[in-house]
Amino acid sequence: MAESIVENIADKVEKGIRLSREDGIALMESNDLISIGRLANMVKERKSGAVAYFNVNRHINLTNVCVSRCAFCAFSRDKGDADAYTLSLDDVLRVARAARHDGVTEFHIVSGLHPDLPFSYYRDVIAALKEEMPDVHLKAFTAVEIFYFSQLTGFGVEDVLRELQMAGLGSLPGGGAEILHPRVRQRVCPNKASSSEWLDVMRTAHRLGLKSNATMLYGHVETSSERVDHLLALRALQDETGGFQAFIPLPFHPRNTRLSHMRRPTAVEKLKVLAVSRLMLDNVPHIKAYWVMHGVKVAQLALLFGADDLDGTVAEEKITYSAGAETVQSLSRDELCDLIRSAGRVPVERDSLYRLVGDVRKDQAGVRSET
Ligand code: V47
Repeated sequence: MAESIVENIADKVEKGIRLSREDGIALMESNDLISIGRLANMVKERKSGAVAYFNVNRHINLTNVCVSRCAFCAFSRDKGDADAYTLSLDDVLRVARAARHDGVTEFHIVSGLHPDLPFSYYRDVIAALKEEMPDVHLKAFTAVEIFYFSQLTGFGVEDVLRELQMAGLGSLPGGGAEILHPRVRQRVCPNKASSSEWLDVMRTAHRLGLKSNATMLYGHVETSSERVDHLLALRALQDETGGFQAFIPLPFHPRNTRLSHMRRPTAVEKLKVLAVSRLMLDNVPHIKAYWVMHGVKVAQLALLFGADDLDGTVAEEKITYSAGAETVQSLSRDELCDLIRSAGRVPVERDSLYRLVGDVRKDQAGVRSET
C-alpha cells in the first residue's frame, strides 16, 4: 500500500470515518498486512475490547442431495449417487440427543437443495427439535435454502420464514452468499438464488425479527473489487435492517470440487480478508474466524487481526471436510478457551444471540452481553 494511502485510510479509521469502495479495493490489493491488521485490531478492540467469543454447537447437514451443484462444492451429490444421503427425523433426533450431553446451545442446520423432500420435512425437523430441546437455539437454513423452499411451495419468502419461525427457527446462518455479484454467481453457482434474491431473503428475515449472519466465500474466480462490492452490499443492507450479527469470510477449499485446479488462499490472504472485512463492515458487530475453514492456527491469529469470534465446537461438519479441510472435526470448550487465552484474549462462551452462557466465570467477569 503506498504510504499516502495507508495514512489516509488509517486517519479515517482512527476518526471513525466510513471507508469507501476505493479504500476497500486498495486494502484488498495491498501487501501491508501488518498495518491493515493493526487498524482492524483497533476497530475490534473498540467494539469488543479484549473479548473473544465462542459457542458450543453441533452442525447437522440433513441431506447432501442438491439440484444446484455449485462449482465450488464438494459436499453435494445427485439423487441416486452411491454416497447420497438424507437423514430421517429419527436420525436427526439421535444426533441431537447425543450432542445434548456436551452442553450444546445451538444446532447449525444446513443442507443441499433436495429435489423431492417436501417443505413439511424441514418444518417437522425444526418443530421436533424445538419440542424436545426448547432451550437449544436452531440456526437453520441459508437464504438460498429459504428461497428454494419458496420456489418449492409457491409461497412467498415471508410465509416460508413465518412458518419456520412458528415451528421454532431461531435465526439464519450466513451461508450461500458466496460472492454477491452476478458475474461470479453465473460462473460458480448459476442454479440458485441470485445476489438480490439472497439479500431479499435476509431483508425479510430481519424484518420478521430473525437475526442472521453473512458469509463471503472467496479465493476462487472473484476479483478484489467484486469482494469489496460484496462487503458493500452487506453494509448497505445492515444500514437498513441491523439484522446481521456476524460476518464470516470463508476461504475456498478446492479439493474434490470442479475448481480443484485452483490453489487455497494462503494464511496471509486469509488474515487480510478478515482484517479488511472488519474495516469495511463498520456496522456489523462481530467478525467470525470460522476455525474449520481457516485452520486452527490462522483462526487463532485472526483474533489479533479483527476477528472477535471463533465460532463453536462444531462437531462433524461435512461441507469443508468434503473439500479437503485438514483440521480436527471438533474442538472442546477447554481447547477453544486455551486458544483464545494464549492469543491474549478473554474467552467468553456466548449463545447464538451473543448473550453470555451459564455462570459468568472468572474470565468473563465484567463482560456484558452486546445484543
Ligand atoms: O454456504 C461450500 C461455503 C458455506 C465450500 O452462519 C465452501 O454462523 C469453502 O455458511 N470451500 C457453509 N467454502 C458454511 C457456512 C457457515 C460456517 C460457519 C458459521 C456460519 C454461521 C456459516 O460454506 C456454504 C458455502 O458458502 N462453501 N463449499 C468450499 N469448497
